[in-house]
Amino acid sequence: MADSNPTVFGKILRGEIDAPRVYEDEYCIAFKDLQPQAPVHLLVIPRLHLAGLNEADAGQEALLGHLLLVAAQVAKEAGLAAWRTVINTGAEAGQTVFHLHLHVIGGRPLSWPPG
Ligand code: DGP
Repeated sequence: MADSNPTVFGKILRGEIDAPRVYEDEYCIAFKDLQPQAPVHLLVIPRLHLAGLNEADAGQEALLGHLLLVAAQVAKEAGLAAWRTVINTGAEAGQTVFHLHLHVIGGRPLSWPPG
């Protein structure tokens, strides 16, 4: 699981790198993004190392639903009435860390479509 996870998020899960956690349970953690793109920018990641959404299968259905509910919870706890969840899948879509993560972004007006 996390022990064979070479990504920076694996290091965060193992406590090798500090990240300001705002939530954790047996399935996932949420912490503040190092390079915030908005006043609130959180990341929700599963403890299970999936490189990205395209690696998930039906066996992770409950986990994926849980990640969404945690994203909504941490957004509300951050005081957001409106926010955006983003999952970048693949380098061309902007994914830089190959451990599945949901961005929770808010606290400023968000334009559409994203770049
Ligand atoms: P993505 O581009 O979708 O793969 O998003 C990766 C995000 O991870 C990016 O917004 C910056 C964030 N990030 C990268 N390294 C670290 C780190 O060491 N600590 C924290 N808190 N966030 C990180």
